[in-house]
Amino acid sequence: MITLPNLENERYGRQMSDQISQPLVAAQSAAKEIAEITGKASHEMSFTLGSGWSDAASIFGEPAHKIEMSKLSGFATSTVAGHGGHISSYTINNKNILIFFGRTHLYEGKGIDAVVHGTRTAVSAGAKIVVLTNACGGINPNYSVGQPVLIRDHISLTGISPIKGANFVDLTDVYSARLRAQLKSYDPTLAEGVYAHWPGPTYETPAEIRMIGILGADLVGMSTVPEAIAAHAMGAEVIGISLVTNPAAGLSKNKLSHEEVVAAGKASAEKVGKLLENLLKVS
Ligand code: 8IG
Repeated sequence: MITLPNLENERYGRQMSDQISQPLVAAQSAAKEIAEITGKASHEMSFTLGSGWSDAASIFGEPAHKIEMSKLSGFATSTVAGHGGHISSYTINNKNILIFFGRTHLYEGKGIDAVVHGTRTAVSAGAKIVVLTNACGGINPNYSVGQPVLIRDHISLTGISPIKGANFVDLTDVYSARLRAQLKSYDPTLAEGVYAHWPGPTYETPAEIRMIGILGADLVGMSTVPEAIAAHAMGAEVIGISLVTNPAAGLSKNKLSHEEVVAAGKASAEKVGKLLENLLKVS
């Protein structure tokens, strides 16, 4: 576990190198700024909404506070159409919740620390449960477009970890089995699958999709994995959910386009909204 805020914790020994501590300090700064802006000392849960998930956020109602990410310490500005780049704070059923609209992807070239800064900020702000959502390509032939799938496990194809130093984090249960069971008790039809993190920004070739399928992945996308690792390493419980917005390359006659992905997301807003409602019930 990465323990905050004591930077002289035993895990790292007495001196945590600047390279390791700087991103954690930046996340703490951003978390403190969120607490000041919202007047809430702690937010217990966070949601990161990927493409196709943002519209459904209307089920949360009006946020108490809306914060531009660019105003907070350490946040890069997002460059992808359909990624908003703000954080909203809500109090729902006495629970303080942060919703991140937009995230930084590895393919933006801002580095791995930038990719996980939002997640580290969320956990520093008090999030014990971190919900990470995304839109992705479906490899498993049982999935259909518009279907949300719980991430059971992942395969990192990027070779890049957000964890630095001799910090050997166990990844046996990154995607909390406890919380997956709760979600499936609310909706037994929810499928589970293995998510492969592809670096992007190009989609895969059909041959690469055949390879990734053979490796054991059901889903493929360009996000979530570094954030899940960072949250897990800080001791939060993680829920990952993918919305299948296209059959992966070579599995349908159509070519892949970002516009199609955004459209598929909009079309499944109701199903996704139900799922977000169920997510509010987990504890
Ligand atoms: I949406 O087919 C979406 N994101 N790597 N492959 C990868 N990322 C994706 C895909 C896909 N669809």
